[in-house]
Amino acid sequence: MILAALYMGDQKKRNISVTGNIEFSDLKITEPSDYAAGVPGIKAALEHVSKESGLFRSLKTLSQMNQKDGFDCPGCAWPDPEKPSKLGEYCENGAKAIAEETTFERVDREFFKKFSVEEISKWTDYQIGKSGRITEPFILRPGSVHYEPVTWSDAFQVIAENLHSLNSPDEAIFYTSGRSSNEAAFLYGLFSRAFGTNNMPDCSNMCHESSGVALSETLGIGKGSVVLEDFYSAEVVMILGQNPGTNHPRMLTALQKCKENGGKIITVNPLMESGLNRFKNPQQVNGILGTGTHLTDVFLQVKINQDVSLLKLIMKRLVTLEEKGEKVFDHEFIKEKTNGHQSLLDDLKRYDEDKLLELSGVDSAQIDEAVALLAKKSKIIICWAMGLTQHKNGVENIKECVNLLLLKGSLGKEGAGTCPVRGHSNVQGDRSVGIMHYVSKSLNKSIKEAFNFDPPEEEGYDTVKGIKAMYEGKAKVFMALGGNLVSAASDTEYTARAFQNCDLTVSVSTKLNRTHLTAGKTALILPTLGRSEMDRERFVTVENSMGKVHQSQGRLEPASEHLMSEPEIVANIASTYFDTETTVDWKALGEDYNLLREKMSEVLTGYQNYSKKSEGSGFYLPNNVREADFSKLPDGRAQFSVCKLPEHFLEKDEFILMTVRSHDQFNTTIYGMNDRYRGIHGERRVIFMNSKDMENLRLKAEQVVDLTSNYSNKERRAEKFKIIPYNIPPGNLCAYFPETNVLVPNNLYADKSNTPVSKSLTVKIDSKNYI
Ligand SMILES: Nc1nc2c(c(=O)[nH]1)N[C@H]1C(S)=C(S)[C@@H](COP(=O)(O)OP(=O)(O)OC[C@H]3O[C@@H](n4cnc5c(=O)[nH]c(N)nc54)[C@H](O)[C@@H]3O)O[C@H]1N2
Ligand SMILES: Nc1nc2c(c(=O)[nH]1)N[C@H]1C(S)=C(S)[C@@H](COP(=O)(O)OP(=O)(O)OC[C@H]3O[C@@H](n4cnc5c(=O)[nH]c(N)nc54)[C@H](O)[C@@H]3O)O[C@H]1N2
Ligand SMILES: [Mo]
Repeated sequence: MILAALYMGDQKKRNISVTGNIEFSDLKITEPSDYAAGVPGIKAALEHVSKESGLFRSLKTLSQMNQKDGFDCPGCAWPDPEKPSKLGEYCENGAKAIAEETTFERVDREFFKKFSVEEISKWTDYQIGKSGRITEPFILRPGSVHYEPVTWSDAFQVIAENLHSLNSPDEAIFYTSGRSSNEAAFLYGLFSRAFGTNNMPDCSNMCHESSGVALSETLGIGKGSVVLEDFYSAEVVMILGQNPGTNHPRMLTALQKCKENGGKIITVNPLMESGLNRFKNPQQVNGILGTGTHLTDVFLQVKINQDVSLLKLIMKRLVTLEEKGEKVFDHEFIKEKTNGHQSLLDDLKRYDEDKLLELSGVDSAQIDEAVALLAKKSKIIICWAMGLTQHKNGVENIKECVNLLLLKGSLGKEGAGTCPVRGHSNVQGDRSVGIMHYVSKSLNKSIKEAFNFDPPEEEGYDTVKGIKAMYEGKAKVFMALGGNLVSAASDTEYTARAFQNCDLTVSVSTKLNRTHLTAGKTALILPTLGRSEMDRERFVTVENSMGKVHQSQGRLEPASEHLMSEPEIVANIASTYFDTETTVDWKALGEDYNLLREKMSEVLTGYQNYSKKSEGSGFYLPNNVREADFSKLPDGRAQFSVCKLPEHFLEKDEFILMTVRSHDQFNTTIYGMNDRYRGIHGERRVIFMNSKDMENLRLKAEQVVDLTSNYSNKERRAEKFKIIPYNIPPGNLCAYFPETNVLVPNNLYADKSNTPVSKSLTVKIDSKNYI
């Protein structure tokens, strides 16, 4: 009945732009900054919040962020200190995230009456994001180009009827982005399993999946091992492929403490990112008036994707010192706790030092400085992020880091360990509570015991496989708990077509984004509460990057009275779909989060007494590496790995491109047009390039070019970028995503983890269209 009424309209194809119109705005270039935060950071934060949501309201909101009785920052997953600062425990980019969420702008009935999806699709991602918060559920009917209001109950009916019409549960896909709470994610995973599929791709497939795979295989847990306090006693912190000044600004405070306590920092990056150079802590007088804290002691300017070459060289030099009689390695730890040490040493012998040096592109004397630090110290933390994970050999990049830590015995002790710095604020929690495409036998067993149904036992789709299935018509219903998969995934045109092939696409969302435009035949947007907003008297929980689970409770009036919380949305979908044919009381679980947490603690390990324990600063989940317990691994030992060198066969005119975040974006959400630290203002379509390479190609600063990639004989093109001379290794280029995702083929992803290769793309520069 309802379906018939809702499916009116012809099946005409919508004319949707998958990238938006490309226009240059007003580019200004300045010298890159040599420090992060300080007064400009405070100024930028205040500008963003006062423009979007009023200064007074925003400051009040910010004062509750990351406090024990407040809400968790919707930005990154960096942990809060035990004693949050009274001045406020947030950073410039956390303030921007809040400004985005608390904006006064609204996407309402009038908005969608005025603008068709065809028109909106021509806007840039920046313009789409700035249109505001979604106020009520909307439906896009087949053949229609205008979203129209729909009641919540009709929306749930549309989903239920589409799910019932599938030939197999595996024709549905349930995506999660890492902003969902533990409660919402658990219920969503439970629904997917009760429905009958493990098709639960999530944003970590594109993010730290390589870390999860590498760490599980070598250390027995897919998460990092350090806690925040370890930074305060670490002797050496090595930071590879991460830009904390922009993406995890509160990490700089931890690095500052490390330095104050005598620790040293080694940075491995193709770029000298400002935040890794010097930090002017905006909460300290010295940070406002003084020169701040110098962070990096040794900067190794590695070529893109040559970290394995560099790490092998570092280990070879450490072996040489050891052979000369210095005590470099922790032999007791190696003997007691590890497997495969000799294979690693044998493998290292195969490589020629000069060759490794040349490949890495790093200065030999600087490598010696790093080696000298590492040789003498054992409290070593290795941090990394997307600069290691998003390569063909992403998993081996991380295994090579683990090798170094194992040699040094830098695991299972204070001030030492692994630190994959997570992205989304609750991406780690979502995984812990059951969002994953693979099968966990023990989880299935406990779900069966607690809920009395049999969860499916076949592995489901990750993001790469899910998009392929939609493209090929094998999956017909796509649902997303947050996120913007069309813009975030590779091969934008291919991905957009995959979505448009679906019968139904559903987005549980706070704000409008491109995925809502490149929609399936029918599409639903289900508006939900943001982190900062009041969910009646209820609180949710999240897990930070270091495995600590704690509560989060918003206090702001919601953006609209028609918003529904994520757990309730999921519960309603489930109860409408199952009606009476279910062993789970969905409605009760979506309503009463304490009850939900009680059930979660029955199913999940480490969550006993969950509601109570998550109050205040929360509790740590069990972590075997912290205890130096490797009993789950072969022979009960941590595993050394033999890693190959990455291979890049470049033609003379080809470059390696890394796609990164600017200072004014959160993934596909564009806060502004500046990348202040790198000296870019007013424009995003830029390519950072070594000036020698520019000379060779006779390119001038700000000259307009296209980027092309050619994989499997298919040329892909990203149009109109301005060249920026920059301190980047020769042969390497850097540009922002999502604009460059059109260049990444859908079938280019890391071995084992399937993480798209978005940090080492082979590309050419084509200037002929603009001469
Ligand atoms: N404000 C803000 N905060 C965020 C995000 C955001 O978009 N904005 N995103 C969140 C998410 S989901 C994530 S995953 C994290 C991402 O955090 P990051 O991983 O810091 O983000 P990227 O901008 O991708 O930066 C990658 C860094 O790796 C370096 N790099 C690239 N290739 C290589 C390489 O081959 N070797 C080495 N050694 N370095 C390399 C780049 O120069 C850059 O400094 O941040 C989270 N926090
Ligand atoms: N080329 C290239 N591509 C990349 C990367 C890269 O470095 N290079 N990085 C990858 C990485 S690390 C990641 S994690 C992915 C990110 O992929 P996603 O997580 O899918 O993308 P986001 O841009 O974080 O999602 C933003 C959308 O989430 C919704 N949202 C925001 N807050 C909330 C909330 O509280 N609840 C709900 N329900 N929705 C909300 C809003 O609608 C917003 O538009 O992108 C990946 N793509
Ligand atoms: Mo991420």
